[in-house]
Amino acid sequence: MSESHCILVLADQLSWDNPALVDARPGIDTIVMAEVAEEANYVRHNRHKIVLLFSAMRHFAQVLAERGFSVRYFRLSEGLPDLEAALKKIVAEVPVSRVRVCAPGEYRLWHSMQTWTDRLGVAVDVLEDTRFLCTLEAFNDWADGKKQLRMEFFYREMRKRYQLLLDNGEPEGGKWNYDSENRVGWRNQIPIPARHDIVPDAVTTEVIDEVLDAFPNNPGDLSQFRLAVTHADAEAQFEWFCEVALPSFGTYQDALVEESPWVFHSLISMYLNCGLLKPLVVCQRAERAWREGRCSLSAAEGFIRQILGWREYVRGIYWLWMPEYAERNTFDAKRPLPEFFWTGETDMRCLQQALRQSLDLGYAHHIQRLMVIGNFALLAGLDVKAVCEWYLAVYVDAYEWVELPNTAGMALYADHGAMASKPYAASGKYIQKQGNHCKQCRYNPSKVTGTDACPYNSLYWHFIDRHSPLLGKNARMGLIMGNWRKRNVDEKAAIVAWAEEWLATL
Ligand code: FAD
Ligand code: DLZ
Repeated sequence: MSESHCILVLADQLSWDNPALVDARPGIDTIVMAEVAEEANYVRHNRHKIVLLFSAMRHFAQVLAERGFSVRYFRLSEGLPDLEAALKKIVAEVPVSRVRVCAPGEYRLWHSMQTWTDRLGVAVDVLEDTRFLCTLEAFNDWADGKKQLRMEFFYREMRKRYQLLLDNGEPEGGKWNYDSENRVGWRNQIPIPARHDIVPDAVTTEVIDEVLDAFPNNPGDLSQFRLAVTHADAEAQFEWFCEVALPSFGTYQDALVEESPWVFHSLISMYLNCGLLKPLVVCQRAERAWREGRCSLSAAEGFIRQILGWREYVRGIYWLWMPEYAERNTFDAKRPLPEFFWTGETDMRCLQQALRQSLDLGYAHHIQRLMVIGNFALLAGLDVKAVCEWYLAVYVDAYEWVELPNTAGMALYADHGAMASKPYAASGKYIQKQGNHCKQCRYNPSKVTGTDACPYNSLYWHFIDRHSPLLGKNARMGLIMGNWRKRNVDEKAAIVAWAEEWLATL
């Protein structure tokens, strides 16, 4: 008789290629899935995220059981404090020789798992997460000895490794990167297609009721819950994207749109991150769309770069530098998070929309996260840890491995430029160029001071002024620093004073 294993499957590990599941034996091993207080409460998760994960877990558990596996599923109402408690129960009930689990996506939990063997009194194998396209070892080898870890060079290697968009080893079309074609601002050029709604089934409806009861103070308007919770539905949503939205994805990737939270984005990060979709499959599907003439090369390349490049790169960065990475704070930013981050109540139209949809739907697209909310946090000098915690809480796709490098590294430049070659700081002019929010806003993007001036403008110059010793050393900031230096002293003083007055109102 083979020894029985206990296989723990976390909420963001719901894939058949989960390394703890690939050689699981029906009728011999016990699969454990648990809704537990610690994971549900370590930040004020958006309720959309909790419903997505709990419902997807329950659906996956059902499929595992149908395939003959013995599944022990704990619901939140059973009151287990944490994942270790779930294992303790199983180890006491079932004679298991070892516990097997895929490495988690967050350092916090990984660190706690290191002592499970001692505390549970049974061997715990924490298996390498093989669901990414670059192993941590390969990333560390790539990073080793390099002064700067630029995503672009990592991405080129990944294109070669996976033979994506290549023509005899060279990039299709002669260029690796078509980003310069993907920055068109929104002026209502074309209609934005309506999304396919997935109507919650009985399992999801039950989860929604439970989550409303258990998390009354978390963000998330669950009357708008329309996410996929099964592999089949996530695949169907992605297929819709490839056929309908991908052709316009590249062109309007950076657009800020008053009428749509989603524009032409794929809305698949939440599925990739919890195992309902696979990164290589989606990249290959996007390449096929281009080869079949259904989208431009810049659309397919732009999309593939996000997944094969950015997604793998930020994960590599996270594990390369954690736990020290979470402590970095280049600009010593400490201002408390304004209350409107939790209510969306601000007159800045772009920020209001980005915050409201983040809170209500758990979704904002990349430019909203980076250049509207992140840019505001950077310019206003908001506390880095508080901002990171906010991002980790509000988004349906948020796990620290992807959230932290994006927020602390890319948006806040808190990692001393390890990820970004210069801060992503911008004035109201950028936001005006990228979209149509300013037309509806009470602030004027052309004004820098005065009650009707767009606050991004004076905050931008305040940021440049207060960090000029550090920013002045960055060659890529040379032009803008020179522009500020040359300005009239009184004019500069008036801008800085206005920004300070405005910041005091926060
Ligand atoms: P699309 O625009 O359609 O892009 C396709 C896919 O590319 C995404 O689904 C995602 O898997 C991947 N991708 C794109 N950009 C990135 C990136 N910078 N890093 C990693 N993957 C990327 N993404 C998360 O998955 N979780 C987060 O918690 C998260 N936090 C972020 C915080 C900040 C401050 C910023 C600037 C970005 C963050 N991102 C995060 C990256 C990106 O904004 C989201 O992946 C994207 O908006 C998700 O929407 P989508 O699926 O429609 O993406
Ligand atoms: C995010 C989350 C939530 C809300 N709840 C659970 C849970 O009850 N059980 C579980 O196994 N996982 C949950 N998760 C996902 C974990 O927090 C995630 O696995 C870690 O943060 C590592 O990425």
